[in-house]
Amino acid sequence: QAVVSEPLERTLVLVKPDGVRRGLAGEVIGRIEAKGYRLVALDLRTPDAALLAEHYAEHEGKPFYAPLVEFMGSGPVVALVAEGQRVIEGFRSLAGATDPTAAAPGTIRGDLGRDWGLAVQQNLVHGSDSPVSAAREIGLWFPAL
Ligand code: RTP
Ligand code: MG
Repeated sequence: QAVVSEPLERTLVLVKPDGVRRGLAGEVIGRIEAKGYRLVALDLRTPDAALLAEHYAEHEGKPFYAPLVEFMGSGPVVALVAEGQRVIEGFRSLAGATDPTAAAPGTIRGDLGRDWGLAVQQNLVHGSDSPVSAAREIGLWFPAL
């Protein structure tokens, strides 16, 4: 029988400054690889304000926007592109809920994150939330891809 195979997708993942500071970049990358996704780009850098303004454009005007941009520029992040069938949904599932206190154990945020008195700001990772977001974010962080 002919079975239609699902297309490969790509997603942008960031290990946020809290994750890099705590030495958890390898743990996050390990979970992505252990799940069976393939790394297609990987970089450690401190993002500048212009990149973060574009990355978080959808949140401009929200009360958490300015502190979020300041936090995200406070140190190096690991940016990577992972590839696989349904990787956008799959990485969001690995990451867990936005609020690390509420995120389920077994997820990156649920196992490794908590509320440090900053609500949900420092939640270790970012993952693109749709194919449109993934294409936009990969273009911002890895224009050569
Ligand atoms: P992300 O974009 O980082 O993968 O996380 P997400 O989709 O689960 O969350 P989103 O709603 O896109 O929010 C982006 C990031 O902003 C910070 N945030 N702080 N109320 C708050 O203080 C608040 N809400 C969101 C978090 O760092 C969140 O991941
Ligand atoms: Mg988001």
